[in-house]
Amino acid sequence: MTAYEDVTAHQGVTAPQPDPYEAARASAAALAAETGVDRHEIAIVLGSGWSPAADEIGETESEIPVGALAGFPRPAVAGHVGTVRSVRAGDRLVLVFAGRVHLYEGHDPAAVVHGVRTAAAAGCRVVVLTNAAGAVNPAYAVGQPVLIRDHLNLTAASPLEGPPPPPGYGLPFVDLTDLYSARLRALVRAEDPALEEGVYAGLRGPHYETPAEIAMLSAGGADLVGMSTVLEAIAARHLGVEVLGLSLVTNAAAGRTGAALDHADVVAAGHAAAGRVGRLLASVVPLL
Ligand code: 8IG
Repeated sequence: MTAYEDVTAHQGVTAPQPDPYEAARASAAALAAETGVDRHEIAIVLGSGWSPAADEIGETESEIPVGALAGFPRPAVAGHVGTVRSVRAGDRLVLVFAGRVHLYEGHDPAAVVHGVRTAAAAGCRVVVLTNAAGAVNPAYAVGQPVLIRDHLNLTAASPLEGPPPPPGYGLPFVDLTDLYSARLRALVRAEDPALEEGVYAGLRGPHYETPAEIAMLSAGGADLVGMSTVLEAIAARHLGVEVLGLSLVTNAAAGRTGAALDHADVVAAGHAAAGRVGRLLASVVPLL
């Protein structure tokens, strides 16, 4: 153990993996053994506000705590462990991840994207990344789902930093044009033409922004602001996995209304919209 690993182990923070791709293959093998399903087709990562949707997507065949799959980061906060479900939605086999980890918990980028890399190693060719977000765009209402059209990665991090990917994996210099698949967005909008499309700014957090920062993000083209998704999208694209991104607006971003930002209000807004986003996800999966 290096000095760094020794320190981070005590903090519950994941030390850099020697080979995150090998770790993902090991997690996918454990997942196949635990679920009895060799390959899945679609992965869905449920962000806050989206977890009640898990029951709407299809028939849950099995549910596994991610702690049972080697390679997933230990939770930074004691007690909260994520789960992954194997769900049958019609003739589609879907992995549903509930509970992601964030940079702001002290995890490194490889830990943040481990679920997406595991899904890719398990055979998934599409990943649906969902999140709760603040509205930079003043036209967005709390409780409204928004399709992510593009992102601003303002985390100053990349899942592709570090040693180059091993043989068989693409170069780290990944083209992010059309990162959020135009094909998938068109499928979803054909189903729900009223859905808005917006640009998601991903920041490290965990603090919310100042009004000046929101004004800057707005001038820079952002419609939504949050603390997740962008690294997972990049990791998915690097592995050739198509990305669909969906945000649930749970608050107006700082300075957009007179109101102060309160985490409890944000959580409550997520719960209130659960039914709507659940139905949206359930209607989208068969299209993918
Ligand atoms: I929910 O207003 C949610 N997540 N950075 N700013 C940032 N993250 C968020 C916000 C917000 N709302």
